[in-house]
This record gives sequence, structure tokens and C-alpha cells, in this order.
Amino acid sequence: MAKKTMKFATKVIHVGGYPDKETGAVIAPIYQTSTYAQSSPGKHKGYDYTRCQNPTRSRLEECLASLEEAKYSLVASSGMAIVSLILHSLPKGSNIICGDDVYGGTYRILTTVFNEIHKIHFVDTTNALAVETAMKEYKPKLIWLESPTNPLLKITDITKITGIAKKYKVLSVVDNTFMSSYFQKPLTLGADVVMHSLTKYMNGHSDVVGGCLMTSNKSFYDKCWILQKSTGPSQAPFDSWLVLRGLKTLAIRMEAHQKNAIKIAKYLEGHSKIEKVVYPGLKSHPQHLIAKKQMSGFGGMITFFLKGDIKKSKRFLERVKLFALAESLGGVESLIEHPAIMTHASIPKELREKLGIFDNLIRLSVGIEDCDDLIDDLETALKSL
Ligand code: P1T
Repeated sequence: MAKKTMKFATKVIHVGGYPDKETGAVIAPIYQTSTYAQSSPGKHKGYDYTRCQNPTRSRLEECLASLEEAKYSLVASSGMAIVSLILHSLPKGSNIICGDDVYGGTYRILTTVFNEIHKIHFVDTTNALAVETAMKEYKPKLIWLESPTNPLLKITDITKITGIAKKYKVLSVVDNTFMSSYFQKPLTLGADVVMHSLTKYMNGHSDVVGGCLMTSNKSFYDKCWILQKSTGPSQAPFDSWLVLRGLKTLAIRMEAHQKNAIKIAKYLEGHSKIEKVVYPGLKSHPQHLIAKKQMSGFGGMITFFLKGDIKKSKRFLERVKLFALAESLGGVESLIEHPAIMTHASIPKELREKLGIFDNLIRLSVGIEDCDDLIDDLETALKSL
């Protein structure tokens, strides 16, 4: 069957997952090698050194490209390595527009590393007028969108904003980590490049750090590949193999994450000790209709505000038992964290609070355990406050 005609749940298993030609092994071999024998200097079978290419990683890239309906994919050693490759691909001194609510590590790399190379401007990308004004003022080379955002789950209208980017000939990048390729496909909505932290939903088992980009823009892909080959953040073969394995259950995992998240968001919304719940699937979410239009589901991430101060937040976080208090997200197990102290600590307090990241803000990555057990765990911790 041609890759293009396969449905998503077939692609995650079969694209890049065909039996090994030499042995018939049904599962992809781990090519745990740093180098490849050549028959004559410069004459090889497409692989010369694992920093540049590796057959296990190539299979993963083939699968990932097909999931986002892209021509090319590049896999790196972390999500941040991909962010770095993309930003390095721009000419020195470029203006960059970035959404104002992004993962703390993305904010940090922009404000402490790439601010020495480029000019960075943070804009609320849920506001199309503000984006268009910034395009006119800064004449940027790239616009960076995260949708839904980390941690406030703000939704950018990807079709509208990438449409504006096209008008001004600006490269648009969407960090699709929170939705995974299952619930959202930014390239089909007009984006030029999509990226993921593979560490999260795509791998799904909290046992790998990795990142990828997908695009159909050949010259951009070539630039990033040469940058990876030159600077070295390539993913190890075993990690690529683990992601290939994790991807096979992406479709069923995402459905299970979402099912639990909807139940938990509704439970929290009705709780007297909770001030506010943010989940794209709730009618109360300010961009619920945009979410419905551009996503095929609402995912497993929930953000909520406790009634109380930092002390109460800490007490609550110490008392949950099934939810592990840990950074990261997207694994089969449920995680809970405090963005102001943990994932977004690199954003100055004043700016955090201007964005809405207060000390009573808690972020959940809802896993695929039995939902009643998860609600019991939250209820016990809330009751004790
Ligand atoms: O951790 P790494 O694989 O390098 O990915 C970075 C990254 C990029 N983009 C988004 C939206 C992310 O959430 C992350 C990593 N985020 C966490 C570790 C976290 O707990 O939010």
C-alpha cells in the first residue's frame, strides 16, 4: 500500500516499520554503529558516519515525515537541539517574532543565546493585528508559534497567522509538541516547518530525549541537515529505535490521554478549591472554537489555578501520589508540575505574572491510567488543603 493512502494508525506502525530486507526481521534493527565500510574511498551505500546518517534514524525520519504529511524530517538529540538548528539556519542579525507564551527553555535560548545573534520580539500570536503590525515594523525572517502554548494553553489560529507570514514572505514554524502529529498537522494549515520535542507524546514513555522537524521546504531542510552534521546534535541509534517503538501506539495513546483529560478538566472545573481551569476542550476556553477548527482533538494537558498562594500550591503538589511531581509531559504516566518554580523559572517573575503564570498555577500531563484513580488522587490532595 502506498504511504500516502495509509491512515494515521497504519502509518505509525508501517512507515519506516517494514521488515528488514536482509533477514526478514519484523522489527527495525538498531544499527548501533558509528561508521560504515566503504568499497573504495568515497564509495558507500548512502551512510558514511552516524553523526550524518544512520539507518535506524532514517526509518524514524521516514515515519515522522509521513505523519505530518511532509517531504523531509530531521531527528536530533533533543527538542532544544532542533530549536537551535532552526535558529542557526537564519542569517545573522535576523529579526524573529516569537509567541509570548512558550516553553521556558525556548524563552531561555532566545533571550540568553540567540539574542546575541538575532533580534527577538515576543508578540501575542493569538492577536492577528498585533502579528501584522510586528511584521510591518520588524520585517522578520521567521515567526515561531507554539499552539497550544506551554503552559497557558493559548491557541493561535495557525491558518490565519501563517497566512499573514506568507504575505510578508516570512518562514513560519509551529512547535506541535502539545498536540503530537495525531491531533494537529500544522503543515496542512499553512506552516512551513513543524517541530516536536520527541521526548513527549511522540515517544510517549518518558525514556528518551529527542527532537524533530518536518518540512517540505528542501533548501531549509538541507540547511538544517548540514548544520546538524557540522555541529553534531544527532540522535543515537538506540534512542531513534525507542521512538520508532513508542510511535506505534501514538493514535491509541492520544485518544486515551484525551478521554482522561476531558473527565479531569470537568471534575476540576466543578471543584470549590479551584479558581479556574484551562483546557482547550472546555467551552470556557477563550479559543475553544479555533481549537475545534484546527485540531482533531484537545490533548492531555490541563492547566489550572488553585484558590490560594504559593504555600498552598506546594502543599498540594507534595500530597498527590499517583501524579509524579516532575518536569516533562506526554508520557503514559501522569505528571504534575509548578511552572513558576520548575519549567518556566527562567522567565522573570514580573513577565511571568504579566503573561498569567502565577504561583497558584499548576500544570497536569494526564496519563492513561484508570481515570477514577487519577481523580481520587487529586481529590485526596485537594481535601487535605
Ligand atoms: O526537552 P526537549 O526535548 O529538549 O524539548 C524542549 C521543548 C520544546 N517545546 C516544548 C513545547 C516543550 O514543552 C519542550 C520541553 N518541555 C518540558 C520539558 C516541559 O516540562 O514543559
